[in-house]
Amino acid sequence: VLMTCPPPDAYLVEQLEKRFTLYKFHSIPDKAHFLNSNKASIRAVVGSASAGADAQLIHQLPNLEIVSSFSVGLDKIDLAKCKERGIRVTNTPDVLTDDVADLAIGLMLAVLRRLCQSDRYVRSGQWKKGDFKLTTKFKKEWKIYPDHILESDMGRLVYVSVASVVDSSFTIIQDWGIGCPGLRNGTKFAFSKITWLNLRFLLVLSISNLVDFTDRIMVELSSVRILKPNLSFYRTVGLLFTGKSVGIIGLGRIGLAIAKRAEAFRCPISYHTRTEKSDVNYKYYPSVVELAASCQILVVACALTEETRHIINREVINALGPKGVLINIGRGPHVDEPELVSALVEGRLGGAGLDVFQDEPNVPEELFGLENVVLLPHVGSGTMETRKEMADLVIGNLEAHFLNRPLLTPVL
Ligand code: 8YV
Repeated sequence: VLMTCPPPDAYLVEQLEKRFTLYKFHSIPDKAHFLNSNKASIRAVVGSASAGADAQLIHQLPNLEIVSSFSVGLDKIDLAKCKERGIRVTNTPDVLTDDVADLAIGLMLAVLRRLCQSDRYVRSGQWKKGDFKLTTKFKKEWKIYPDHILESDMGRLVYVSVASVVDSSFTIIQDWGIGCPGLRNGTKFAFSKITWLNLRFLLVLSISNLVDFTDRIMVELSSVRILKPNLSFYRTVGLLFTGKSVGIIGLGRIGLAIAKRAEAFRCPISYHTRTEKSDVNYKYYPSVVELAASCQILVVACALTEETRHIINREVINALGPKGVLINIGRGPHVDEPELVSALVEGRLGGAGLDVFQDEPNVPEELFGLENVVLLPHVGSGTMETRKEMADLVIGNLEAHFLNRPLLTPVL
């Protein structure tokens, strides 16, 4: 058995090793040499959402009989090639549906109710310090470059606030604890990343370890590019989730499970799929743009195929708009990521809850400073219970195949 993905689960590896000769492809340095010497003995591939079996690999394994994936998604497997070669394919449907749907709702709550931001607020000691009212003299130690890049070698940038200005004093009215690992000494910070500016407000930045207000540095208003005002997200005060309209792209097992949960929050549900479903009462939109324009929270819950790649594009994002929230528990490539990043940065989109990214584990660093965004490391199916069930299915399918029994969850 060749495991093509990085080991996704200790129990899976342990159980595979008990039953088969397991090669962990990911940790083999000279893959070409390894394949040359072992290709004839490899009869099964175990993959996941991060790596499966592409045409090139399938071509190199002449005796491959089965691909058993530790995922419901099949986008990393060349199904056409498998079919052509008579290679069986299995995945792990159903067992992870509840987890992924739970997480989608969790992301909605986290973005709207500012859960992660509120947690940072407590951990940073900010809550204890109380609300901010302060009068201080401005220092001007930050350099503003013509292209609106702020640069400092004075330490990690940990705090960004907006202050209302009265004469030479200012009152902090909104704070975003950034705590951003991407911002180290000398990091360039683009102003375009701060989207909440308004002419009546100044941007205040502080450095070093949280909030000694006298350390705050005022940036001259005239130097700051004013972007779209968006003051709807105040510190730990969020937005109501109950009753928000939810649009779902893909109404398969996971999409339906999300809809059921959102219904319990009294959310009106609408959806987009290739063809309208006759067995649901939710409103159907044949166009993704129209679905996005009509809902407050848009969820991506469909499979990744050539047809659904970049299903979230600029037009869809603009239709969702500055008050809309995008939730992606599908796959990174469902979204045109640079478009999403610029929409969030410019305030054309209200917020996002993302479990998946285009090039995992690389996440666009521009998102790290945004407080209306919740970022997760692809943990949709990540509970002990579900991961065990997924592993049991992977192993059960391999055993069934090698014992000439019916597969448990066949795709091909
Ligand atoms: C991953 C997933 O497989 O099921 C899917 O399609 O994306 C996840 O369950 C899991 O995180 C291991 O990569």
